[in-house]
Amino acid sequence: MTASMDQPHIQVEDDRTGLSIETLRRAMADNLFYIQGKWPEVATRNDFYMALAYTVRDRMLQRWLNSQRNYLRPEVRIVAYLSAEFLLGPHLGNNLINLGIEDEVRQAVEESGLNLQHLIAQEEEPGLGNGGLGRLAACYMDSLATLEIPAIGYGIRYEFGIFDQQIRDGWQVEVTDKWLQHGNPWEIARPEASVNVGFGGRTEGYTDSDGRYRMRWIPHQVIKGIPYDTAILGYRVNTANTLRLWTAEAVESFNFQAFNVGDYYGAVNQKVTSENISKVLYPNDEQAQGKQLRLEQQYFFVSCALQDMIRIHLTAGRTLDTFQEKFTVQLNDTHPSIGVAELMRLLVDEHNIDWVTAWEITQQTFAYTNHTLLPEALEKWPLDLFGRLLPRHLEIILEINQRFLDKIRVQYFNDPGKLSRMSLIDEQGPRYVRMANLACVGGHAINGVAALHSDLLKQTVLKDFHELWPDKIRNVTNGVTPRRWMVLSNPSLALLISDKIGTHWIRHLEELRQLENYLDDRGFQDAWRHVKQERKANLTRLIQERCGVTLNPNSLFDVQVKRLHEYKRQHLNVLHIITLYDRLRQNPNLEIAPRTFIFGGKAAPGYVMAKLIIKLINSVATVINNDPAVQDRLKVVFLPDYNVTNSQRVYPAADLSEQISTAGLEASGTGNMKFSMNGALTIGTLDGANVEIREEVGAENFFLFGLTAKEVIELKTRGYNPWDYHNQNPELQEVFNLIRSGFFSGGDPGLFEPLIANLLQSDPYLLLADYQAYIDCQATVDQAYRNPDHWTRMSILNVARIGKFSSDRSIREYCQQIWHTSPVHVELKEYVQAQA
Ligand code: CJB
Repeated sequence: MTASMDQPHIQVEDDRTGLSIETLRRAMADNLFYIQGKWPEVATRNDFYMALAYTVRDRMLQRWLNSQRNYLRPEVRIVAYLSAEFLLGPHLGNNLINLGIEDEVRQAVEESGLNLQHLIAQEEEPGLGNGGLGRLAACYMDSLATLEIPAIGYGIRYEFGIFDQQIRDGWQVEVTDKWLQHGNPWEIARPEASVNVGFGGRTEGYTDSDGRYRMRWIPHQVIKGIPYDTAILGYRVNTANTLRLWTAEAVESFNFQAFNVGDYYGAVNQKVTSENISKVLYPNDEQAQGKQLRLEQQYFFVSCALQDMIRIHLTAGRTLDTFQEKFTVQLNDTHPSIGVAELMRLLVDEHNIDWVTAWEITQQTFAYTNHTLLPEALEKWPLDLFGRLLPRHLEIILEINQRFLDKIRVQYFNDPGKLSRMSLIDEQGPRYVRMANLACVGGHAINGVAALHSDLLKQTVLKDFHELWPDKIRNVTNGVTPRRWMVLSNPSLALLISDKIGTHWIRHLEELRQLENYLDDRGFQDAWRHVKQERKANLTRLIQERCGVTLNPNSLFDVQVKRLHEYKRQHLNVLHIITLYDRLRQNPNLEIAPRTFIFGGKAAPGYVMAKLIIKLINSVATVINNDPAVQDRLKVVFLPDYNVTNSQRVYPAADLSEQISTAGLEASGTGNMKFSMNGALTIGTLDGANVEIREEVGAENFFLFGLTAKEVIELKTRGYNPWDYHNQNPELQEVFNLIRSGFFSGGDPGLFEPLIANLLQSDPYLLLADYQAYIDCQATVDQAYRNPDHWTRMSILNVARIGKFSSDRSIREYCQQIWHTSPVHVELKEYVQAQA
């Protein structure tokens, strides 16, 4: 850089924002020296990564601070996305793409003698989520920023995110995820914006200075919430929204009273227990965790968030009666639904607003997204636990409930069943607070995450609410961001597409339709296949490295990656693998397209059956991969530690996407969209968003099998007996016999017995009922794959018609139907000018 001495402002600005290769290179060298405190000769790869990350972050700050400034403009409306999980994935590569400086940075890095891919791979991903729900929140943050919608994501800065999964002897072993141990260059702590959060204690009545009788809460313990901010930059726009994650700390590091009497341990102990709140993410997916600490986490971050919003609102010069105009708050599942009671408490108790006004504000502020119909995921808290931890909130909930039931009692006076189902309190046995009912009553909109799911919500779990408020339940089908899931993960595909249709599709995914013009273009088809081969070779390398298994990149890559759950039916996939293997054993000359079955996904640590399924996959893999009779025709691998980073190498390499849940149980699925975007074909049931994906890509480009949601209910109502299916299917019997004989378990017939017994005795997810249809459908997949031209056409069509599933479309729908927000363009007010 050649800044002259008489231009001091530009000197400062250029070092931090300049985009020339020379400036970038020098900025990295400066950061290595001044932030990491290292000479290049002794710097580790992590030091170089950090130096680069700070270089990139500097280049985001103009946009970020100017976006934050907008939050404080009184007329600007903000979406607050409250989520216990944000499964972001690594930032560096994504930020380079959204900033549009990838090429310059690559060169600057190379000129420094380094490799950009290696530095990107160095980043420890923030795994602050379990699966789909947390990843959806991350995609939505990307789209909000890209669409220039002012938004803040609020959540918890877990010190330990989702555990790292190792596979030992075929079993899952959990290892703590120490994602912060090498430092996090993307976040900025904002201790000056800390807030206090109370727990426990009691409530008391008092008369205020106006002579009004009121209630107040005297908590037993107060904990400090400290916000850490991360910029979420939109794609090629000036908007960089804030993800604000809260860490819990003791208000005083030492309890001085205890310290003074010599109880050093007791003094420090309070600090330790306070900090437990943000210590670790609960690793259970779709399983309500009845633990007090979980409720503490939920209340902690929600209270921090609402206090923060009120502060922003008041700083913007507005009064609380217009809070609902400034903020629209989305509850990502019921995890943050305690917010309804907390906002009431803040407005009524702390800000002296009358109940009726406060209730109107609250209802107009919140909206609730439901993500599952599984009964075990519906959160409810024992009343006594709730009352001990949040006594004032319990009072408020009881008051909300009384007013609500008083109203509907008039309408349903002769239907006590209805009242008891809609009550915020479950009083059938021991009493519980029902968080879904609180979220439904306390907000102005409820939505499901795919058309089928929203319909089922109306017919089942939320039937009574739907009858009461026929317009309140909407559908917003999920979507995923094409920036991470195409441009970043599959650069060669993105390049091929852009070569044909330009780059507009990256922000307007429906434009992929233009690819249909090239369907019959031989050159394009070849290039398409070439990209897939290259991505398969890339995944082959990862699997060689992590599993020591050599794959045949010409085989059909048949992939199922997602959390392990019986309803997702990874074990149905295994039944197919064993069927195929058995056929090959019986008939070594059988002609099949060579296949590689790839699995990945974590099981909740306490979910015994899910862990046994992982063991089964690995056991089957060991036998098949070591059987010379099927070499090169069948391979099975379980890729350990499936996470966002690994998944970016998996989706682009897949030929076949397994979306085989029992119909009616997968709310939407989002992996299904990522696969399709990367040219994989789907084998799936009519479940969740599969239904809509099939509608879009065309039934002839989708492998459909299995019972429908309606048929599942009918079969269960009639009385389902898995034996009926077992007894009439010799091939299925053979599969069960092989497993039971100990063939896959070193001769131990007992190992998988719990799984087999479960399938034969109850089979709650109807594997046996769908088995034959699945096997037959897989045979048509096999046939189709053996016609590469036809397969390629189907693959191109899947991508060309996937536009609907961009999270940009989902966010537009939320904005129109639920949030009533519109874009706000961020003007870049320069740093130097801002100083003046
Ligand atoms: N989901 O990941 C979770 N965790 C839950 O506790 C409940 C639901 C998933 O949410 C995704 C995003 O909406 C859905 O696509 C998926 O079907 C659902 O299982």
